Amino acid sequence: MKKLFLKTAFSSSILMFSGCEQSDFIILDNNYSQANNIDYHETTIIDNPKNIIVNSDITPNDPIYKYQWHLKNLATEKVWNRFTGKRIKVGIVDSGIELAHPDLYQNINQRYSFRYSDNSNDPSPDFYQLQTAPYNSAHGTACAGIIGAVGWNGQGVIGIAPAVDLVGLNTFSTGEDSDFEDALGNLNVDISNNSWGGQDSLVLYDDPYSIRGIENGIKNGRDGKGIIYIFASGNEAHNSNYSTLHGSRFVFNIGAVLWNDEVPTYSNFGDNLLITAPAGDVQFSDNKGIFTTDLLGFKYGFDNYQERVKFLSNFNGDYTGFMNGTSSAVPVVSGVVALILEANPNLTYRDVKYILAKTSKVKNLDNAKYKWEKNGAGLWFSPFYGFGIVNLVGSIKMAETFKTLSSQILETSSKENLNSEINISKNLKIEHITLTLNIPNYENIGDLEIKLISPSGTVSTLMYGGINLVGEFKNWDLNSLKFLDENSRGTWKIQVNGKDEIEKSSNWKLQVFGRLD
Ligand SMILES: [Ca+2]
Ligand SMILES: [Ca+2]
Repeated sequence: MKKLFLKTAFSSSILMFSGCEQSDFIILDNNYSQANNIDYHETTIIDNPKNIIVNSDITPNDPIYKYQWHLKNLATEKVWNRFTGKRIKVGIVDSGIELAHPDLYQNINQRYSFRYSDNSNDPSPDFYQLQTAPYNSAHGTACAGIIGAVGWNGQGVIGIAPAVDLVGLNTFSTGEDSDFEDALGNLNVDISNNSWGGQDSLVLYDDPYSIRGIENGIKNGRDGKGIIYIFASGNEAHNSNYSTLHGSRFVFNIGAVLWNDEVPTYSNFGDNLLITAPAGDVQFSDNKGIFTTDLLGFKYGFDNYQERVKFLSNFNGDYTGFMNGTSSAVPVVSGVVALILEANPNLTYRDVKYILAKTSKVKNLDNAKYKWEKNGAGLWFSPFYGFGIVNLVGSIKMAETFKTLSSQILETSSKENLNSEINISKNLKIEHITLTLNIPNYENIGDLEIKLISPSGTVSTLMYGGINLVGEFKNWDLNSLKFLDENSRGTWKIQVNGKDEIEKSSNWKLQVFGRLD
């Protein structure tokens, strides 16, 4: 007879033995789940190990766990005894997920997965992807492992939400805009993980296809509560307000922090950044990357760097220590949100966004380079951190008793010429601000420095000036989260400074999204 690995009873009636094969997973009668010693004859063997709920107030036995520093920074062991992502589905819009990976297989939801190149439910990178991008085709598989690699199975790594459903949506197999629209509008998922971006360096980026898919998921996803869209701010070290997609109020725009809570030089910044999350360094120094699943074997995947991570050499190239960039911060947040939604499935996308903003951790406040400022509602905000670093334990605590936010109200006002003020009479508690600009015939809009000032006196810098930027401000949206929880009533001002004269036909529109209480 084997003894359970567990020390105490917990809410679940399904437990796991240590050191067993998958066929040894059992369902226990509730009466027996209280006990420490349980006989086999009191149990039922289940064939689908996907339904396992694992007690984890014990350290995982996955051998690479000790290198997964991001899990220690998140303090996942404090919540795994209650939440592991059960019944939550995360769509990974990316280069696919390797179906055969033994540390992912049981969490991959094949029914809803899709490979666009051949309309297959096997989300793995296809032959062409492997031939043309033998290394980078591992990207989606690496994201998947961070979110939901199988835990407590004595293999490889463990995900943040080790019992989540992973839905691979392999849009990279075609790269078609319409396939991204389709994948983003896929209503079978709760969370959409987007560790990609279409923006080129220093070109304004608008993406009507993706926005259409997202609008569908916000309106119709999760029975009207809205899919949670997590996006990477990007690795170009520039202002993420050059992208309307990233500034959309439906999107969670995520930046990166390193193992030491500093912001890496690559991470895009801006006042549309929600929060930051642990991510890998670009320097291949031993163990500062994110450890996760890789394409199997040495031939494919990020493990072409394996000789630099000596302690991974025993893992046959199936794992990597070099996932990095804001691409690796996004699946961290997707994993956290999976646990949040398990803790409280009734939350709307607005609730989740608010919880993440309000609970994130403020770090390095005294460092001038991060430009932390307190807004009129007393919230700290930095264009590099957003509201701070994701706080797993704090966000779950807030989520469990959260009263859903009342309906969102939009207050709009426009003015001709940019030397004007806008008066907002309605008093809303602010969630999101969109400033829409028309500045015709301006030679280089990258010259412009644009600031928006709220009635409370908070200054949000939306453009910094001093660069060459391709594009035109023709009904162009700049977005800011910095005014969160401030009151909207009063006088709003903009300051636009540039090299050339701005035409008199220029105009601006302010959209205030908030609620009455
Ligand atoms: Ca594992
Ligand atoms: Ca590999």
